[in-house]
Amino acid sequence: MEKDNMNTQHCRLLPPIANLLVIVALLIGLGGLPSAQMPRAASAAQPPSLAKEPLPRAMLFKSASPPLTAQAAPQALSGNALDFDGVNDYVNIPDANNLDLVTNYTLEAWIYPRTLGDYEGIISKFQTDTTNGYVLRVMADGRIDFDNSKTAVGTISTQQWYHIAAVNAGGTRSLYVNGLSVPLTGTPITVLANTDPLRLGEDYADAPRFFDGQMDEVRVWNTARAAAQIRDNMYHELAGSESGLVAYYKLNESGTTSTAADSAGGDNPGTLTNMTLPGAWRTSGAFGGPKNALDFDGVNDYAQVSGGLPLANASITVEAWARRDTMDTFQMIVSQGPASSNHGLHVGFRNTNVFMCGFYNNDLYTPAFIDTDWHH
Ligand SMILES: [Ca+2]
Ligand SMILES: [Ca+2]
Ligand SMILES: [Ca+2]
Ligand SMILES: [Ca+2]
Repeated sequence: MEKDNMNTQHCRLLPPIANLLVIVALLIGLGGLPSAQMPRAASAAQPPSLAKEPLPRAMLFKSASPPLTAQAAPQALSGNALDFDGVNDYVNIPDANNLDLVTNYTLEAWIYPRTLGDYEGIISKFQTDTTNGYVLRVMADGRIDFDNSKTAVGTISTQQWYHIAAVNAGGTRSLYVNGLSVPLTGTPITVLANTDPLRLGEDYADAPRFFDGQMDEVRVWNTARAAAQIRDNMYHELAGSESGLVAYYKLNESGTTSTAADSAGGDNPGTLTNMTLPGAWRTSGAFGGPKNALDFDGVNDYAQVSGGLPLANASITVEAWARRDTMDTFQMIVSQGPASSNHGLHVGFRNTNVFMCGFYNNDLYTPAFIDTDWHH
């Protein structure tokens, strides 16, 4: 590796990132460095990575909240969503043989509860007494009900987007919130094929409980989806032709359209019922919820990019979200090259809790960060 030489260097710690606990995103871009904000510190023979000048405080930002909390901000990727008024709104999908699932199935939806009430239906094929169709519901205390098994109190709350996936694998129920498994307790019902319609936003028409909030990306599968499949597909729309996908509602309609198209074959369209149009179609905030991150144990975990990057005489930007589990130790987010002067790129925290960036024996650092918060 040639001598790494940069005209300017800046270390900036921006708002909302153990052993470095998690790195959310890492991007190294070549050639995009903005105008100089900080002159490069003079090189001198001294202990490795000893910085010469702290950055001015004004360049530092830190946010009150981590980046992984669910957001309601509109996300163009998920298009529109459907708003249910909690009074009498629902989407009616007529009974069909391909919807009569009893042994292996997966129900998925992004939901944004405005308020929570007992047994309010997200997806339900249990609309009349004793018909025992599959059902996915919310509870007033934040539990999620899947075929009458329930998660812990406070699993969800209001005013946030959540991805919910409910899996029946031959009688064994699993439930995932934002891609992570959460335990269910209670004996599930024995699910039967029936003649009830499938409904979004309503459970049990005989004494209806209506969902109050928004819904998007509703998927019904005739297979038990694996956790990895759920996680791999929760943040983007599907083609509709995926194996096992029997009904799929992107809910991207708008205006006065009163039909929710079925993007899996088109044979299970839904009819918007008691819904006020065009207001019920809203820009969606789905896909804006928590994303996965990598957890490093601080002992010997790392991820390696083969080949490395050509950094010599290049302008570079290194970007990441990260959070430490513990302070007072050296924790590198990104590094490349040998431990010799002006080689060895390193970006991360020192044992003095300052954030540093630069090349070996020639780096910059910030004031100390006495926290274990997320930083960008
Ligand atoms: Ca959508
Ligand atoms: Ca049927
Ligand atoms: Ca279909
Ligand atoms: Ca209504």
